[in-house]
Amino acid sequence: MIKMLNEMIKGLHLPALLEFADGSPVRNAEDWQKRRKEILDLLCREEYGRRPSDPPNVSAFVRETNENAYAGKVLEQDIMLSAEAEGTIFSFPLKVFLPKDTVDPMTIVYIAFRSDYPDRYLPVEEITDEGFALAVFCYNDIAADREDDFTGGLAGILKKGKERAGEDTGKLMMWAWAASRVVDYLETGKDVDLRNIAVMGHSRLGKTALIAAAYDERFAFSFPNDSGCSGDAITRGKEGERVEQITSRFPYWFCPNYRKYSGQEEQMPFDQHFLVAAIAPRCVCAGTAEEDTWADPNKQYLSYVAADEVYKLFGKKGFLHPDRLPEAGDIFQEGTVGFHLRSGKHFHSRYDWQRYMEFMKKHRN
Ligand code: GTR
Repeated sequence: MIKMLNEMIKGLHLPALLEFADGSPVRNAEDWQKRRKEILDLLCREEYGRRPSDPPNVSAFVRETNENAYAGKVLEQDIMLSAEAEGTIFSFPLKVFLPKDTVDPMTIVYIAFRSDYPDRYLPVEEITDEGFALAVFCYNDIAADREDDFTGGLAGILKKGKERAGEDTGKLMMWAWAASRVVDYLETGKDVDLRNIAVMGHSRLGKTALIAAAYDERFAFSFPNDSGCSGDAITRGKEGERVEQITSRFPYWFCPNYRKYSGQEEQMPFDQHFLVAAIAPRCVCAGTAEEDTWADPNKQYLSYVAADEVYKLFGKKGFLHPDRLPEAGDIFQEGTVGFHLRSGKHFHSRYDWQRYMEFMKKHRN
C-alpha cells in the first residue's frame, strides 16, 4: 500500500531498526525493549552524548503565586526547581500555568527560547483556554546556547574542568534532561494528569523534545516542531542543513564524536528514525513547514514512515499516511504518529499549536 515510499526508503540504505547490533532479528515488542536500549546507548555515544543520571528526587521552592492570572482563569506559579546532577545541586526556574476550570489537565512541558512568557512562540492563554496545563522553562537557564566552553549552569557541573571529548554530554541532551526534572516535579503533586504529559519545543528545542521523550517514558507525547537536522530528518540524502554545517556552527549541541560523521553520513550506524522509534509505542506528532528547506520536510516525513514498523510490532496504528510525499496543508493525525506540513516558514505558529492540541485530545490515554 505504501509502495512508492517503501522504495524511496529502501534507496536510502538506512541502518535497520528491527535488527540487534549483533545482526539477530528483533521479532516482537519484548525484543524491542532491548533493542531500544541499544539504540539509546548508541545515540548517546555517537550523537548527543552521555545522559546525566536521574536524581533520586527534586525539590521545589515556590517563589510567587498568582491565583488570578489571565482574567482569573489561570493559576500561575513561579518555581525554583533543584535536582542533583552528578553529585552537585543544580537549580533552575520553572513556570507552571494551571487552567482553574479543568480537572486533571493534560500537560505540555514546553522548552522555551526566552524566559518571559507568553512570547511569540508560546501563546499561554490560548493554550490554557483549551484546558491544557503548561510547565515551561528556558533552555538558557539550563546551559547557555553558545560556545562558552561549558563553563556555566549544568554544562559547568558536568564538564568538571576537563577537556571535552568522545561521548561527553552535548547541550541538547542537557536541555532534555531538564525536561525530565519537570516531570519529577509534576509527579510530586496532584495538579495534573500524569498519564498525559507531553514535551514540546521548536527547532533546536524540537530536537530536544524528541530526545527528552526518547529517553524518558513518562512523556506520553512528543511534539517536535520544525526539528530538522539531527532531530527528525533522515540524514542520509538530506537537503539543506547537514552534519557538517550543524557540527561546525553548533558543536556544543552534540558530543564530540558526532563530528566524525561530517561528510560521512553513510557511515553512521544510526539515522534519525532511530530517535523517533525510541519513542514507540508512545505518541509523537511532528510539525514541519513548506519553506523550511533547511530542515527538509520530505526527509522529516520519511523518518516517521521508517519508524512505523516499530509501532506495528506493538499492534499500534502507527503512522497512517498516503503513499506519497507530504504537501502543504496535509494533516495526518489518525494514528499513534502524527504529522503536519503547513505553508510558510520556520516558525512555531498558532497553527502548529492548534494541531498539537487537537492531536493530544484525540489520543488522550
Ligand atoms: C539553525 C540550525 C537548525 C535549527 C535552528 C533553530 O540555525 O541550523 O538546526 O536548530 O537553528 O534552532 O532555530
